[in-house]
Amino acid sequence: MDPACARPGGPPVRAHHGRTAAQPLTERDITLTCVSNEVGGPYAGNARWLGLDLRTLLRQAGVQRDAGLLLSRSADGWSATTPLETVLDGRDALLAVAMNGQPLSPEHGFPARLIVPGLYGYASATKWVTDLELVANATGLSYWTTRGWAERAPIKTASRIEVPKPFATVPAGRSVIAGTAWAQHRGIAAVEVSVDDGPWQQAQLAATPGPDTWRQWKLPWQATPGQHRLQVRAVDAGGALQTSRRAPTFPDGATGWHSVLVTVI
Ligand SMILES: Nc1nc2c(c(=O)[nH]1)N[C@H]1C(S)=C(S)[C@@H](COP(=O)(O)O)O[C@H]1N2
Ligand SMILES: [Mo]
Repeated sequence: MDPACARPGGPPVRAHHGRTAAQPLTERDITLTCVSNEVGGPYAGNARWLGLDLRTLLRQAGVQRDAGLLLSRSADGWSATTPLETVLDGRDALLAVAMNGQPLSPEHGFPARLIVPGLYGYASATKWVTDLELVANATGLSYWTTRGWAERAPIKTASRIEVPKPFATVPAGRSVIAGTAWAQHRGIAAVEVSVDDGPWQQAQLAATPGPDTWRQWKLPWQATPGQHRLQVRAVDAGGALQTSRRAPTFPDGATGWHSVLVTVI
């Protein structure tokens, strides 16, 4: 078992409602990523989240210290621990109530869920939240860390080729290679593409609202007949190159450069 995004069956929806906090809501575009995402995999997605600022909420609740973990429990019996310093460092951590302009759907955590930019979902994105508690350590408390997944879960820099698809047949001539890249809360500074192990070429980057959102990229490509291998890598906004080292998803996220093979005719 691993922290897959899709879970069978519907969750019981039974969160406890206190009074509504007299606090403005924040709306942010934030890309979630599952730690089970393989290189080139589909378990990353971007959405517009509306919610209460979690730091303000915790400060209002009297949380003064920055050390330790925020334990979040949920209506399906699941739990997560999130480093408190991450929640409180000024990033847009939210107790979200809406996604893409709609109340959260049951599937995505109605009535409320946590969103902490920069951390994999298993350590931050608790759906159907029932209660929050401060704890000193995660031992025996967090669903996936109890099963050996890492306690610290920063999202690793990743880039993905989405066009063309693996093993696609591409017409020769003017073409385009495109995809997304993400390094949540650091941001993406550059994306580079190599064709047939040739020189790395700078892809064009789409505008992004900030470092918590993935970046779409594209590179015009003059496709010549034959088989080609396309490879992508990203540089985060701190200047760090995405590592080529292949690592599995366990225990803290996969790494390696994504490549696809295509046939041009
Ligand atoms: N209550 C609850 N919250 C959860 C989970 C879960 O199983 N139960 N899975 C987590 C994991 S591993 C991920 S990657 C994200 C996925 O969020 P999504 O279903 O909205 O895509 O939710 C997180 N929150
Ligand atoms: Mo996940």
